Amino acid sequence: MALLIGVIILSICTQSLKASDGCSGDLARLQEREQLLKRQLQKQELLLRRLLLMNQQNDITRPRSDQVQDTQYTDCSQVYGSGFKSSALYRIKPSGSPSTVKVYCDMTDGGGWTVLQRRINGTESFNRSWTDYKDGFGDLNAEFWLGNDNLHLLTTQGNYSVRINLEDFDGHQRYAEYKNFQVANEKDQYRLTFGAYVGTAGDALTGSYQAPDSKWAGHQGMKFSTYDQDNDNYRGSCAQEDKGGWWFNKCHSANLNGVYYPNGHYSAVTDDGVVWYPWRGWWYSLKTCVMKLRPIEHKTDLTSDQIAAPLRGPS
Ligand SMILES: *[C@@H]1O[C@H](CO)[C@@H](O)[C@H](O)[C@H]1NC(C)=O
Ligand SMILES: *[C@@H]1O[C@H](CO)[C@@H](O)[C@H](O)[C@H]1NC(C)=O
Ligand SMILES: *[C@@H]1O[C@H](CO)[C@@H](O)[C@H](O)[C@H]1NC(C)=O
Ligand SMILES: [Ca+2]
Repeated sequence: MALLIGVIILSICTQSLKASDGCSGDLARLQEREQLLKRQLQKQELLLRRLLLMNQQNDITRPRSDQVQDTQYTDCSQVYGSGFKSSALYRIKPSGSPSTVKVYCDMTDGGGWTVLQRRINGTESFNRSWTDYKDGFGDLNAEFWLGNDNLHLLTTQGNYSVRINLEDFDGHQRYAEYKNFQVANEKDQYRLTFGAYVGTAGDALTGSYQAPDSKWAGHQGMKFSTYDQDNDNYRGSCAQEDKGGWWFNKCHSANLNGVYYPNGHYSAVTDDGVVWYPWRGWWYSLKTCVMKLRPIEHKTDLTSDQIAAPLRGPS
């Protein structure tokens, strides 16, 4: 549009040039301006083409991932491995699962992560029954729990790592990763076991940041508890007091299924927030939290990341 106006002014000026020489300075400036506008237009066309391309990629991922797929993937790492590199909903079928399961695949952090839990704004209540935690609840695009049966099927079909991404209300981010993360079956009350820790958030799950604490604060080998099924090591019910289902001990040094407090710092009768003790302590409830699973042998496709990167980068 700006270019068009420039061209019109230019041609008017060129015509009047025949009558007046005073116009030649204006003409030079207008020609310069025309070049500038042309370059801007080219840039915008390039940007538009990139945006269209990104849009197409999204359109391709969504319908395919939601429809019944020809190939059955046992997790998001296989989805990633077969070329789907966009974070979105996909259908998978863990070995031993009676039916397909809709999951959110997180293709960041190297890709291939099956998301098992997410908290972002407190919309979903995590004060839920044993059956709710067994089957899963919430909105896969927002806040949810994937379900303990699914967790069991996923983590026993191979050797899985869990990655936990945390963010506080000041925008700081930390993570914790545990190798060999495994959830037992319902008969064993979805008992939790996990291996070596790496990360920046602190090793809350073993509770080993303070040796004497691990006896009551650690989560290694703990069974799952909900308000209607108390399997913890506490005289009372941790799940009732902390208002969420979790692998409570007596009671915890991490409870990512606690009460969502919208301001971080909180005071309450007990430490019932969304807590990761070694990072922000018991009296700070985190802003966002994502828990996700990936097989230890997952291969990140570096070439495709490199190709995709310029599309996302500033131009
Ligand atoms: C948690 O849910 C149970 C069952 O619905 C209810 O009895 C209890 O009051 C709830 N707790 C809170 C803090 O909402
Ligand atoms: C929470 O986030 C989800 C997903 O972005 C959104 O649909 C929902 O409206 C949000 N709720 C609040 C209370 O902000
Ligand atoms: C899983 O991998 C870890 C090391 O990465 C290893 O110590 C462990 O034995 C493996 N577990 C199984 C069940 O293969
Ligand atoms: Ca108890």
